[in-house]
Amino acid sequence: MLKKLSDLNKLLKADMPTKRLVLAVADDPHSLGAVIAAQEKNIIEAVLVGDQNKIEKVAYEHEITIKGTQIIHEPDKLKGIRLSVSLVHNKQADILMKGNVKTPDLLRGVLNKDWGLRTGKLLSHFALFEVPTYHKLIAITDVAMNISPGLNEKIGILENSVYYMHRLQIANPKVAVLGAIEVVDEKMSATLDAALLSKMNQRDQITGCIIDGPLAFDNAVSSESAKHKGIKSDVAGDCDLLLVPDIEVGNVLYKSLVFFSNAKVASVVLGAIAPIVLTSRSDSEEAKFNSILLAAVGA
Ligand code: COD
Repeated sequence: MLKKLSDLNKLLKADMPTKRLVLAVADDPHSLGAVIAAQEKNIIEAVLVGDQNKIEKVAYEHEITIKGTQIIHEPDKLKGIRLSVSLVHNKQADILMKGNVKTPDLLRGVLNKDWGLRTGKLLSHFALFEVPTYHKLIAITDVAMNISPGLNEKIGILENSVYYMHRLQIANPKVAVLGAIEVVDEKMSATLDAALLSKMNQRDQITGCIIDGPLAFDNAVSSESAKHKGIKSDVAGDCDLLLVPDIEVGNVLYKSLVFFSNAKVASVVLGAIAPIVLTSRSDSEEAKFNSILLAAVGA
């Protein structure tokens, strides 16, 4: 069982070739620092795309040693995104990482029909947390890509996450589909979707995991709380994955775990031809490093 994000290291196989990671618009100190740290630990081999002068300035100011690392000079940000995404599209790199660019700009590049990273599947964001007060790693999806997913999108989001969790050797993840309450209420559409997803799982329409919902956050993560409410569930209090109703719930939960609970996080976008490291600007260098590790394990 994975208890810490550093346990991901154990899943990196020594006989696997080192993955190539392209950092799109690399003049971001935390991203650059994390990429170079991961390269020094042989987790990835880096390619830095962006304005060479700016990248070298950031590296100098933050004492990051980039000597010997390939830099592809492209001062224009949107062209830098296109170049970076194309490297992955053309199989010259295995992982894409967001640098000093806006998330929607990078995602629009990823979704480009000609040179993007589409596979025909839904793309979704997957965040894996080490929370000091929880007994194992817990994932949350989707906190950063799909804004207000409907039932079909939720199925796609679940399939991406479950597939990736299998790669993390979490064989049959327990999934809690979150609502504000743990009973079905017609006025709360999240509870209707949750009930449908649970039933689809029972009928083998969604496989590889155990789904229960609707569950409120407290009974999803605390068996004591579930017991108080008389909820009988294999998932309640022991879930591996939380499916949130929309990006707002997910994003606030993500940031509250990090800022109020000292949680550590790693995150990637799934469903594309390669994992995409897409952390937010406020994420620490450690979160970016963990995200690179998470991407390297699955790439
Ligand atoms: N998976 C696969 N294809 C998709 C997805 C997806 N998740 N989203 C859109 N597409 C395809 C559509 O089918 C269509 O073909 C094309 O992409 C454009 O779709 P639109 O018009 O919905 O796309 P955009 O460009 O308006 O928006 C796509 C974004 C991913 C940019 C948008 O959903 C977005 O801004 N998401 C939130 C990103 C964000 O700000 N996160 C910050 C949190 S830190």
